[in-house]
Amino acid sequence: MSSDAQRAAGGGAGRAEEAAGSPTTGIVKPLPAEWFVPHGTNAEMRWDALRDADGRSTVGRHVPVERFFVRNHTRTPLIDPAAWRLRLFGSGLRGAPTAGRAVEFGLDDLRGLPATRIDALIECAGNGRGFFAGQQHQAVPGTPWTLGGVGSAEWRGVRLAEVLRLAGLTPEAVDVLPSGLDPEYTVGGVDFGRVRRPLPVAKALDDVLLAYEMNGEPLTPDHGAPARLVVPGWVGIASIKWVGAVEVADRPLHSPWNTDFYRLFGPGHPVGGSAPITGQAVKSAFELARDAVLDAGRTHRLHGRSWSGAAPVRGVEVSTDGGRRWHRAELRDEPRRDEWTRWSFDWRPDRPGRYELRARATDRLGGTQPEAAVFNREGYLFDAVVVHPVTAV
Ligand SMILES: Nc1nc2c(c(=O)[nH]1)N[C@H]1C(S)=C(S)[C@@H](COP(=O)(O)O)O[C@H]1N2
Ligand SMILES: [Mo]
Repeated sequence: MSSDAQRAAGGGAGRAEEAAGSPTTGIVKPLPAEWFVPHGTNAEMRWDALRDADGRSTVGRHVPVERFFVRNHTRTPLIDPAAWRLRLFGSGLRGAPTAGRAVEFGLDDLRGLPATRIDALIECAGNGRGFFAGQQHQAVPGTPWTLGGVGSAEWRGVRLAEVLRLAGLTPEAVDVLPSGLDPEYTVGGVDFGRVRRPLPVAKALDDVLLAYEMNGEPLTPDHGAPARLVVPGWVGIASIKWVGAVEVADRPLHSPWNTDFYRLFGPGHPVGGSAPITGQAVKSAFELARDAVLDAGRTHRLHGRSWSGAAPVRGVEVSTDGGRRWHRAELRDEPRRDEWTRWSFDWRPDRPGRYELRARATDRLGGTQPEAAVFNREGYLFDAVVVHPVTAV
């Protein structure tokens, strides 16, 4: 990170205060075991918690804030909203202000601008990573998420386009680099600096939100208070939380998050790695415990959700016999872009025994879920159909 950016992100107003999160996870909100699977500094949402013991839904289309998954590189910072400033600087703004002379917005300034509400999923690029090992016998490093590194919420804030315009965006600008106010990310003695990832201006101007509310309430510490980006359809790392500085440049920008991390490396990918990953894959999940026990000889209504980073879901098929026959599931929501679609499927296991459930979604661009995901070294974008074992007794 340039010393300019470092100063803008870390100096003075907006500095994180005393750590308030749990000493082990760095997360502030409680993480009850019935809602979350802990993974170090991250917390995965349990899909089976979306149904109660009687099979009733406990979560609507949007995940309540207290149940939303958390993905932190380090720990949740506590930021004083009154002292917080968003600082924009760089060669892509009129007069090319340096970090020291950044264009600043306080939270009240942002709240005074026209507000926009959107529904959008946030999903970690590594969601489903655990199935590279579990289903494909391919070892990959990193958090072994099952399918709970995703959540849907309603977000309210200002369009990033509006803030960039007010800051003096020039036609020459190409990249925008938001950086977080959480502690610097250090692994094995290497300090990668603040969590930050460049975003092309075209996406920034299209549908990116600078959000200060989630599900109708001010953002909470774990989800980016006082303000975060929400980048619809893209991998979660684009949605920088606790955003402090935003560099805007008339040339491409780089950070470890678009050079080393969040690119695809491996045999099926270009030598030297793919372009930085952007859109999310197609996925499906059952609202059911793995290895759930169901009564044989009775009809069960199975529930699940499917989503795609590229387009609304077009259809979902379910197989209960190891993938031989597929049946159409009933869609329970009007499919929308950047949002998941709930579905259900009635199933009667005739005989006691082990069964494999599968769900496979297709989006309106024809994107669907293959039998196996293309391997990549870091285990991103697992899109294959997930085998969900259950037992009928
Ligand atoms: N500043 C900052 N922003 C961040 C992160 C982070 O560690 N620091 N994690 C990113 C990743 S990898 C994901 S998947 C999402 C997770 O958002 P959530 O914790 O609100 O679910 O935030 C992104 N934004
Ligand atoms: Mo992520």
